[in-house]
Amino acid sequence: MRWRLILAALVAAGASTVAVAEPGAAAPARDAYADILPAPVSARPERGAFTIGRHTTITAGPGARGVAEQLSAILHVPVASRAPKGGNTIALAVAGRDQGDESYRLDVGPGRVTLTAGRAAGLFAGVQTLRQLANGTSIPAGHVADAPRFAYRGAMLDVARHFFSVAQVERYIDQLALYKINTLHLHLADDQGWRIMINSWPRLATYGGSTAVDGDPGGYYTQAQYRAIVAYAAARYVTVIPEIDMPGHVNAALASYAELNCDGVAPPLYTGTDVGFSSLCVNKEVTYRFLDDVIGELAALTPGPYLHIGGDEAHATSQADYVTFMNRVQGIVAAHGKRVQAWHQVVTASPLPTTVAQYWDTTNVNPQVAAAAANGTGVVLSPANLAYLDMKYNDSTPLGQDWAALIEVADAYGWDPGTYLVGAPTSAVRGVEAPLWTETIRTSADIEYMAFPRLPAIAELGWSPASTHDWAAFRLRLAAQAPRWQALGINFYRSPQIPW
Ligand code: IFG
Repeated sequence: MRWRLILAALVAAGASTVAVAEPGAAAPARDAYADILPAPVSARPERGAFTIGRHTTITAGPGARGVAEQLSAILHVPVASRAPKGGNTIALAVAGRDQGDESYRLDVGPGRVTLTAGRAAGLFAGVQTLRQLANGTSIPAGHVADAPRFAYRGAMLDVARHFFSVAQVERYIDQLALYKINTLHLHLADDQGWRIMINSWPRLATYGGSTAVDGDPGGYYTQAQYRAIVAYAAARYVTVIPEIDMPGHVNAALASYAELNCDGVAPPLYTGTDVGFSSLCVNKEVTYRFLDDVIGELAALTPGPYLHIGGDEAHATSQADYVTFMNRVQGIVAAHGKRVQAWHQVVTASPLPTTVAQYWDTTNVNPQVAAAAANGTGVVLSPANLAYLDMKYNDSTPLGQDWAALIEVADAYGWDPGTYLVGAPTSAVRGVEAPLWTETIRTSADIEYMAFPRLPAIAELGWSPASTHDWAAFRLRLAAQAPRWQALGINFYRSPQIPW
């Protein structure tokens, strides 16, 4: 079993020529199909296997070339316009049928593998499944028909409390893609740092981005670097949602431009971890010119439909001012052709019909959000006591916080986004997101320690049918992922709840 897993991991990691198939009889195919994570809608193993050999090729129909190239790099199998004589083939095709955006069908037989999908995003999802099935040079025969339960399966990375380089963000994107997560929410601005260059207000980044929590090194993305992140994510069918938090969490902006402050005085840069002490000046017109410029530049850099305007912990803004502000800013975002996503406090103002509320409370009872959801406001679920990856696993976890809860893997897995929020119709639930706040997180190894294994748990809640939800089976599937994480150098937490 372990040989199989390690070989599978090496192939999945795109390692160079993999040793011959493991010694002794190949593990029964059932394991591989039972181990797919997130769990697919349906999977059925067959006897036999497809063997990757010297004459194996990948063929790609129209619209499938990009994904075929990525599969080629994973399996070290060339893409060919047609299969050479005597060779076996892995055929990718975008069928254009009216399948869902990310659904796919995978059929593995001894002589041929076919992967078809309605759109390239579905092919990409199928490749993540195929790479999990691959076992050295052998892919056990079988069939998978699959489609996501929720369209929005997200992860948030807070690059404001601590700054992470383009390479570090891209590494995280690669890890999200393994588990069919399709949204990266980047928390680009907060009290401790502004992390994106805005050409019309350059001091936001050059000065407001110069520090971080604890005085750690600051940093910011040039617009070219932000475009690179967006493009890297898009190639992996991950949509970026940039967040500029407002009206609170704005000390970096206020420190950068005195005129943004109600009293005209810029506060010092802030490297602590308090929240709720800053506010944009709701009654000054310059605030809305500032936001029109910022939102305009960000919208031009962001192909995805949503911009996130924050809206959380506006404790230094009166409720009346908060309502005035959030209603006006939603109009500015719409004027730039984008839709609004915001933390769920936005429902205390007047959310636009297309505004999505991101729920982060620690209770499943919130009548205001439930009422908004029942009235058509879309909701993304990120309950802080279940989905916040900066929460400690237990009292001895060296990183993270514990204000919302201690979250072990079983907690992260043990809920249903479709029915979680009392009074919110399942039809209002767009999906789930796992935020990682970085007050205590500084390196990729830190990110991975907090994200693995809980991120795959959230990914499964977002992708898999509720009918597959089963902790006893999930913990075994999670254990089967460990060899690939080791092969990829992912610094995961070896939770005692999982039989690694
Ligand atoms: N709450 C704050 C975050 C961050 C978090 C840390 C939200 C929406 C606590 N707001 O979560 O800025 O400080 O767990």
